Amino acid sequence: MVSLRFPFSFSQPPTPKPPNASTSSSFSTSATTASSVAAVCGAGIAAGLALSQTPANPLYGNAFSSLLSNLLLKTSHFSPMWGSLSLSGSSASVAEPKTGMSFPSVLKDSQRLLGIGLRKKAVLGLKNIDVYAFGVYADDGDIKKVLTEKYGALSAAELKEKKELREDLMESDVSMTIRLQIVYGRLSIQSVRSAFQESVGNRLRKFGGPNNKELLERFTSQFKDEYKIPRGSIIDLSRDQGYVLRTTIDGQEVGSIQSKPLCRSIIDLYIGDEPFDQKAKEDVQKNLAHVLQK
Ligand code: DAO
Ligand code: DAO
Repeated sequence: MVSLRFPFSFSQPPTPKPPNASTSSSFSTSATTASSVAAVCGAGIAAGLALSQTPANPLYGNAFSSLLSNLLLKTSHFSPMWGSLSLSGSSASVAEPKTGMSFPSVLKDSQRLLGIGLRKKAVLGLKNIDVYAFGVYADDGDIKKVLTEKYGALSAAELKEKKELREDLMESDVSMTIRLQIVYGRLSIQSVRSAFQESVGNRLRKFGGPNNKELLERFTSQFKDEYKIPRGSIIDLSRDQGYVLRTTIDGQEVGSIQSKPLCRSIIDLYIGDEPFDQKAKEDVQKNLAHVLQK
């Protein structure tokens, strides 16, 4: 349960969406959303707003999540008021439109959600299955500390076009998390292993130098055959300070490996040159630009 005070109010008492609701919402901020937010704010009645985790109306809830996250993404600095919000629960979240998988707007107090997307996979060259939804997070303070000097003077429009910005983020020691939420409930560990031998293996050959086989082996050997990852499981791949890649499954740590090329390879899957979801990568770039503008 999170209680929060907003600088604005809603005419319609909103309720948050239930986890994994299947209604869709759009992640990217749009002019329409911005103006409807303005309209809602203008018509507001109450000054404070309590969010409870109990959904009464999933439809309103989802729209509300989307509104709130748009606001959060627009309020790119953590002002004292926003900073005092505890957003570590699922109260302020964004749903991936196709699967409804929901992602908190802030992780670990200071990591901001920059983009969400979907990892698909063609099975037997025929059907595309939705394997997992993902969210890309990066630490707000780290972004400013590490990237402002080089990019602080550029306009938002210039930043959106700068490919180098994403590359610098990938190469940097900015704390990041890629959160995966499993959609396809029948993943065997063996199929997971062979999928990432392909995807991560490809990147490691590019970024990993001569030890790439050994690195891949160390990474995959963390995942034991007895692990189960049913639909809804949450896998966090975090790049902690010092290029430590830490993996947790539903909050339980399964291993950590210190390796800059391994971190780079993992993050490259989501925001590199050939990402799983182009839209997610564009959102990350846009929101990164926004953080740097503040
Ligand atoms: O089991 O028939 C099947 C399809 C398996 C698809 C495997 C894709 C695995 C992608 C990696 C998931 C990482 C959590
Ligand atoms: O989608 O191809 C891909 C790459 C996923 C990389 C991350 C895999 C982490 C898998 C943990 C599985 C635990 C059993």
